[in-house]
Amino acid sequence: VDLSTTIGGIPLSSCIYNASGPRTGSSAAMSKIAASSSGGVLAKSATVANQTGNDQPRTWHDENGSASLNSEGLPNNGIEYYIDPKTIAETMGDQSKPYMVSISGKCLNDNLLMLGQISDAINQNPSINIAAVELNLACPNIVGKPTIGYDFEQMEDVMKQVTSLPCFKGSKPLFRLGVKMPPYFDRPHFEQAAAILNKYKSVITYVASINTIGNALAVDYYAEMPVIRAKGGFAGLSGPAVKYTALANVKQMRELLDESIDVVGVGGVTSGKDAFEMILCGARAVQVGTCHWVEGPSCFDRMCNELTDIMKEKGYTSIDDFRGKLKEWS
Ligand code: RRO
Repeated sequence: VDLSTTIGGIPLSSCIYNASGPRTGSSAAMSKIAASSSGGVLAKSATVANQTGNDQPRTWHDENGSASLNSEGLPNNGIEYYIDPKTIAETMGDQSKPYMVSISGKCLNDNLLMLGQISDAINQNPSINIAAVELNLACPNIVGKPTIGYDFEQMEDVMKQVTSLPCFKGSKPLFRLGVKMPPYFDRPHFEQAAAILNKYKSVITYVASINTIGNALAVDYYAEMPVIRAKGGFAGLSGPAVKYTALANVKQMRELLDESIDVVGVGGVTSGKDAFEMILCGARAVQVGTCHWVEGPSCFDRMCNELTDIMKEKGYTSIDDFRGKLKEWS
């Protein structure tokens, strides 16, 4: 049984890898992902400058493991850290799997600036190996900032300007561009989002759906207060509770995006079975966020073993045997 895949042409030895966010802020944390069965290593979303994030408490897990909330507010070491050869070497050790970064600028100019910095760094030192940059259009936790992926005018402007950068001109780009999307819930919104992404299909190589479901609220029954401090307690919902929304987003995106854009499924995946379902719905790879947060990097070994067992049981030898092959009712 072969769990390998490609996303945007990047080979992954396993189709299961980590989502940006939990346990991805430092090389010490990321090195544990690199040493596991994860197909790649994706860093925490970066901003231009390092920042500490929102006030505590800013994370919460419900008592039965079915949902988590976060309002981290983009704590990160700044883009320079994530593209520093020292960080990459500490992260990857002797592992040859792909290293990827995520950017989540506070404004369009910050995203353009960071993409320029990444390009300059690689141009000056071609031994820097950054397989992809995932542009996060879906962070729900920045005070006073809407989710870019929900503002189609702003999203179009971002995609237009980002894809016009010199680093994407020429036959061989320095790195692949992926886009991280928020969840959608209504067919016209899926259509509008996909239409914008399709317009820039010559540069966008993959779409990762979904980020957390924004502005959820958990209440502390005893304290009679929100469990999270920032933004009145409104925070990003993740974990098993979002799996069905994520599956629907993967299926819809796979139907609506040009076939040249790969879909990466993310949201509530905790088992090989969940990964299998994502792939059936059209995902070429599956990211794991909350389960990795809760369980630690051994989750990648466990889920790869579970997916292997499922494929053996069903007689599949590669993920191409079932990818996108969800059957329809007659
Ligand atoms: O750091 C965060 O608060 C955060 C980000 Br950037 C994101 O994209 N999604 C999320 O749930 N939290």
